[in-house]
Amino acid sequence: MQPCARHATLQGVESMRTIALAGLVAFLAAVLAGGGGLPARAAPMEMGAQATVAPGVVAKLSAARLATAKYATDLERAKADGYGIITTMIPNMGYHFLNPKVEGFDVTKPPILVYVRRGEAWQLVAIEWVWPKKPATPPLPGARYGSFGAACHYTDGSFVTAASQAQCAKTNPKTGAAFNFWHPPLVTFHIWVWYPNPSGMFAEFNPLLTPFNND
Ligand SMILES: [Cu+2]
Repeated sequence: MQPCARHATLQGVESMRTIALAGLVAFLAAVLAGGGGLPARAAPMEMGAQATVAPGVVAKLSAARLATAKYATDLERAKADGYGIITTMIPNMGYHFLNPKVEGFDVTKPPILVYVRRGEAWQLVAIEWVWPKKPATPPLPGARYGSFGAACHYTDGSFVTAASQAQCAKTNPKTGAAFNFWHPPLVTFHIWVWYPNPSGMFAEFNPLLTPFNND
């Protein structure tokens, strides 16, 4: 390195130090002017982000999540608690597991758990309720609904649409699995507490699940 080049470099380092020091001084001046401490933490409403659900729903979502955390990556635990498979992978929705003993609406006790899988690993994505018709009063403010046509369900999660139970084969002609149950057309209600859904917390489908659609 030429002496003059070295000198220039040292000068550069020196001027950078000066700039950094000036910045630190300006920062401290701003902090001190602001009351002598670190900048105050913004109040929740000033944080910028807005919840996309009604304020009263926020606490319900946290309760739903806490109550189902034990199932988040533990399908065996869900099965042990009574959830059995009722669908294979529904694109952009998931595999459905139903606990037939769960009745009524309680965000902490969903009758249906919706999972995606990658190999042998299962991940809870949503919780779901179904009704023969749309509830007179929404289960939660801002609820949105989906639908599931009448169908025969088989013990391996396969299902075949059918207008009545009389039309259900005793075993699924394609998979050989035994008949499990038939249901009439249903109104569905999903809450995506375990996977972000850009379509909304209560959307029927979730576009972020496409990587799992063939699993
Ligand atoms: Cu579903």
